[in-house]
Amino acid sequence: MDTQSPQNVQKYPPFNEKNAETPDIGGGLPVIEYWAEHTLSPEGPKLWKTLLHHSACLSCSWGTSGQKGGFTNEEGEKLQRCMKSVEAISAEIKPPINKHFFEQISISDLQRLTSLEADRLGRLSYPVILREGKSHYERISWEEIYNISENAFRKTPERVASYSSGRSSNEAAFLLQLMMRTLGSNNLADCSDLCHAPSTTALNQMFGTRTSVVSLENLKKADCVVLAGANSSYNHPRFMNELIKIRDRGGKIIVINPVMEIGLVKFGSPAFPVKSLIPGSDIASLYLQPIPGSDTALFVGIQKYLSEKGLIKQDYLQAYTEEWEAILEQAKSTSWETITSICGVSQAEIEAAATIIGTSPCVVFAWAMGITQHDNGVDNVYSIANTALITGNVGKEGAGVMPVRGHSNVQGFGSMGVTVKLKKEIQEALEKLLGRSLSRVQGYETRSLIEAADAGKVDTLICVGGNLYGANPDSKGAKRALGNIETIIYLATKPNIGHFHGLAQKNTIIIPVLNRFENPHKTTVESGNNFVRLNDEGETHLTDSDLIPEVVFLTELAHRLHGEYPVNWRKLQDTRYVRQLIAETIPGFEKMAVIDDTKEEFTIGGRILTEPKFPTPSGKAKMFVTPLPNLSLPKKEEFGVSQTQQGLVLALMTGRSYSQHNTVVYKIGDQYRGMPHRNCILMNRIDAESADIKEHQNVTVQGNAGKMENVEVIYGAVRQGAALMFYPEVNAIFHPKVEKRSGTPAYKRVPVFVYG
Ligand SMILES: Nc1nc2c(c(=O)[nH]1)N[C@H]1C(S)=C(S)[C@@H](COP(=O)(O)OP(=O)(O)OC[C@H]3O[C@@H](n4cnc5c(=O)[nH]c(N)nc54)[C@H](O)[C@@H]3O)O[C@H]1N2
Ligand SMILES: Nc1nc2c(c(=O)[nH]1)N[C@H]1C(S)=C(S)[C@@H](COP(=O)(O)OP(=O)(O)OC[C@H]3O[C@@H](n4cnc5c(=O)[nH]c(N)nc54)[C@H](O)[C@@H]3O)O[C@H]1N2
Ligand SMILES: [Mo]
Repeated sequence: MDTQSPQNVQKYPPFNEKNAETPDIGGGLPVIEYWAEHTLSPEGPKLWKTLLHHSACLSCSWGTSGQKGGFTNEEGEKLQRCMKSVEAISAEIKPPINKHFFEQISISDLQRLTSLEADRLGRLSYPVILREGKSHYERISWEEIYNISENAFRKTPERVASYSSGRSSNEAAFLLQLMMRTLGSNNLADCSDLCHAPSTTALNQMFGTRTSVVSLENLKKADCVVLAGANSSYNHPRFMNELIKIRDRGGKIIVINPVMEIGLVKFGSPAFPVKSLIPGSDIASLYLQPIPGSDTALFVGIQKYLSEKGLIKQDYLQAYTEEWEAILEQAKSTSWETITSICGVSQAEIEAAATIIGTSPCVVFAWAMGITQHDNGVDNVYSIANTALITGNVGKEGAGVMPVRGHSNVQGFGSMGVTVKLKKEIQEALEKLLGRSLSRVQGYETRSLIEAADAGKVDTLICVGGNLYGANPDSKGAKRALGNIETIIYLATKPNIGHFHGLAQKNTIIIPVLNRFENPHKTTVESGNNFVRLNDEGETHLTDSDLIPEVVFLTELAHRLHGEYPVNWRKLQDTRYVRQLIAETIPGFEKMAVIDDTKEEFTIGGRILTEPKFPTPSGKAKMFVTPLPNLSLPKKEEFGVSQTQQGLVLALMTGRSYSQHNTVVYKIGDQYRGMPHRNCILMNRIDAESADIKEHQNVTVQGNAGKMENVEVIYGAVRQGAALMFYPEVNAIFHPKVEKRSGTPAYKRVPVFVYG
């Protein structure tokens, strides 16, 4: 790190203290070892075949191009596959689950499986049903599936719902929402409700667009990236290559994260085998470690210093923005004392960050779950975007606001209209197609879906991918809610804990589907950089099985429900026609109409902003004042423990380990944080010692909905007052606050009481 490193300015105790087990760099040789181990193993040939198939990477939204071959990004650069891609493919090319498996293993035995064990069962390869009162899933015919499904969807539209996860295609997403809206239901819950919904909400209000305004091409022109609340070294490794290049050309990276993630300090990237892989490349120029949930205060502090030093772009604000005076007034009138006491970062550190931002010609502001998963997630995003605007960093090349998205096609689901906040243009286009208006009843997003189910207001649910049970907080509550739904239909490639715990009252059906590189037709997906990628037809290794393409199931069900209204659903099994419908109804997707012929992957029209003209009603960007959060934690008595119980209350961040994809665990340890298994809590040494808790001691972690016992304490690089544990396991112990404007749970600030 350079001279502005926290060692020089951080006046608080050492939050960057590593434990002895952690390596000195993120990425590095273990990545290559993992590659070698898998590509040279018996599954190697299958793995290579998939890696070279023309389809986008399964893992994150930063994935590769489909058409330029599996290793190339949208800018044509090579060596762009990370080991997360291998991890994801390797899980999908597993052999099928044994044909008699479900006859032999009862549901209560299945419920004892961990996430890792459930995934290792293999690929789902024939449809099964768990009937009311039965102890085993059993095989079911397609005719019975359609009969049950059709009856289940012929209910009051408000009582049927869908949930989806962002790994399926745009085509499946479009058909899902068309089927649901034709029924008259707006209940289109999606994993993005648990994820970047606060970003979508805030960006839409401020800029009139809901996604990143930065293209990969533009990112390559940035001089500085502010990376807040994103552990990209684990979750978007290819983004790390861009950060390395920015440092190489003399640019700066400011990391804002309560945990000093080793991969954000130094990262060894296989894309640069000589200069980076083994020695590691410097990532953070400056690393700030705020209190979880306090980012708004930190950004107001940055705005205050920029304003004090005359580093704001007054002309730009006047010409292109609204409400900027109120933002500057808030920064001015908020005292340094207030700011630093809320965020726990010193004034000197905030000034160092502001100086870098204010003096860099082009700054990109990027963020992920550390920003959105709070009860003030929308304010957090406002505060970042306000900072970008006062420095004139939106609407020009090399700069902008960039939510780093989650699933590889989660953004595509939003674009296709799988959302409870449908864009007016899409609404109008769909109403034209249907020849009538869409229902005006507000649909359920994911948390309100669970609440509605809990209140007995949902009869039927279709889940296109994902793990609704495992992804939700308060596991017991989620299970109870799903248990009130009469029929649940899961479309999935792999079994997960949701299929065993998220059981319906009458019928739970699991339908095995083909994935992106196996479908007999082409599909498309959208990256977090607004780039539409084309996946070629493929084939599956699951011969002698009974799988179905998602598109085929959805169109057949829709045909049985709607006949030929408003489209010939069965004809849409040829996905070329779905793409034509998408081109006609979804703004910015006009090129979809010809993509089958041109094979030209494209950037969606109207998304990338390189001029300060915004698609808002006034044409200006609108700024919002950001109230500072009240971060008080409950007292120990409120956790129901005895007065005399020694221990401490902490703000627990829940998130991903190194080797997991959301609710699916691939490997139990997290070597980069020195956490050897999943039942660990990462704590600050000074905190632990204050409560007389020793390193490696087993403790109890008590939340407001349950507790986890025998949790091993790992001392690590986390700031005081905060701790970190892994989901989905930790979802058992808390019922979180929810961000009211977006429905997103506050997964990153869970009050817990930790005691020995
Ligand atoms: N390999 C892999 N890739 C993935 C995924 C995966 O599970 N595995 N998941 C995909 C999905 S759906 C998503 S949404 C993304 C998730 O990508 P991330 O957002 O990187 O994932 P998290 O593990 O939730 O990590 C959030 C980071 O925020 C920090 N943080 C927590 N609280 C705060 C806070 O209050 N302020 C700040 N500034 N930081 C905070 C945490 O320390 C952590 O480093 O990754 C996607 N890519
Ligand atoms: N405590 C806590 N909870 C969280 C989070 C957190 O940080 N902390 N993060 C939240 C976030 S950001 C998200 S996005 C959610 C994730 O929530 P989900 O998206 O609901 O969950 P996943 O674990 O990604 O779903 C994995 C399953 O998807 C299925 N699948 C994979 N590929 C396909 C496919 O091509 N088609 C179909 N039909 N199915 C497929 C497989 O069956 C696999 O088991 O979790 C949320 N929950
Ligand atoms: Mo996500």
